[in-house]
Amino acid sequence: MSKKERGLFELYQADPERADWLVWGRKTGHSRRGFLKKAGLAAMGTVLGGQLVFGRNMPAGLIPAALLTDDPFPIKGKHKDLTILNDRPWNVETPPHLLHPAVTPAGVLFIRNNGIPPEDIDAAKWTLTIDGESAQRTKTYSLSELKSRFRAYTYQLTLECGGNGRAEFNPPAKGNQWTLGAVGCPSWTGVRLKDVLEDVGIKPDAVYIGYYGKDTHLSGDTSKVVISRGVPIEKALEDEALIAWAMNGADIPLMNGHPLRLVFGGWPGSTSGKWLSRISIRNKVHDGPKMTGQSYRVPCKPVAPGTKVADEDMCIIESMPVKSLITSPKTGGILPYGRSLEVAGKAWAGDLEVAEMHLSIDFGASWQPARLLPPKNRLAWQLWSASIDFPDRGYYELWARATDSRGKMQPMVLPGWNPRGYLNNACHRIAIKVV
Ligand SMILES: Nc1nc2c(c(=O)[nH]1)N[C@H]1C(S)=C(S)[C@@H](COP(=O)(O)O)O[C@H]1N2
Ligand SMILES: [Mo]
Repeated sequence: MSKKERGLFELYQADPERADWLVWGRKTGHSRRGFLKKAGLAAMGTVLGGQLVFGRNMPAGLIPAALLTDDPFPIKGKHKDLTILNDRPWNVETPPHLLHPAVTPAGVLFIRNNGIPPEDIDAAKWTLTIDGESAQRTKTYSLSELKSRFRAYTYQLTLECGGNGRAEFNPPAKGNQWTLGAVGCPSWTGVRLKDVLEDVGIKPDAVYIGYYGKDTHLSGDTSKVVISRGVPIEKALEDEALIAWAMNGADIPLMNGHPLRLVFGGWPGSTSGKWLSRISIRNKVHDGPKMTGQSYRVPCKPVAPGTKVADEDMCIIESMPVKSLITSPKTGGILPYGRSLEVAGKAWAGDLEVAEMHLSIDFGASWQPARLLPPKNRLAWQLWSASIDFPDRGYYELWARATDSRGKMQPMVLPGWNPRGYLNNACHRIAIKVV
């Protein structure tokens, strides 16, 4: 069971019989055993989020009611209406209407795990080591040293998975089928990465940093690194690049990297290493797992859908493209004829700012401007709102389109196909009925 690479939750959705077999074990003799094996009990407990109190009585072959719907019990500290894409590793996204608060609450921030989070974390014993060819020395800090020796900063920073929107790609791309909600913008507190790197000493030949975290590989092989990515030294030295220990004034939730993580606003979420234990200052582009090959890369030049692209023709994703969400109303809103609809949402543009926000109710034939607020700080998303009138009773689609400070707009439909399904920044649209 420990070797399987698909979660039980996902398996129950796709193939209940096989999931059932995994939990209950092989048929013994002519009949199945009447109770769960110890490993099965534990696995089932993990999926259900607690011990199975009467597990011994649970009939063999019974699919737990919690797994018959796509609305099982929530993950500790997370909102019950998040959408679970996978439970091993946990991959969970946020329905757009839950992103309505200006600052994303910890309970709704999406989870993108590549491995298994560390267990039994003792924050008092947590350390961060800085090393690498381009570090002037190797230095280890305890978490409390980081807090006491350096000045703390708080920034609201947008975190979006490079694969957000992947579900729309055709031919489909393998990986989590994120729809809209692998994004959020909480407030993060920590020390500036640059302050710590400068305390260690950066050699002039530094070009990149690479992170290492304490999560473990799905295979159970503890010598395997789950993911180790990074950013160019210029991004690492920006004021807003944080080594954070708090989210919205509290400990970061375990699933989001407690007790320490990197946060690089506006860049693919995969650069923001969780359960951070080591940072290497590199004299070349970092080459950890998921930094090379096809991971978090797109074709350097556009390709036709379905094209196989050689590794050397793939480029690392840096700043994320301009994008927006309608967070109110929820899709499926019903409005009495003659009333205006109050619409609101969020927009962000990687390293840039969003300059304009527009809405359309006629499939993009015409656009009306929305009110757009400046970001709380650089690399934070922006709030927008508008009041929309509808000319007649009937079905409408409301489309939202952001334009960045360099004049680039969101495409109305899926942009450039790429093998791994990254960077879908197509317009968000919701259904509205006027009755
Ligand atoms: N150690 C570690 N850091 C990690 C990951 C991971 O699996 N392990 N996933 C990355 C990816 S792909 C994303 S999109 C973000 C997601 O952060 P979140 O789970 O807090 O939303 O964390 C990044 N940092
Ligand atoms: Mo990601």
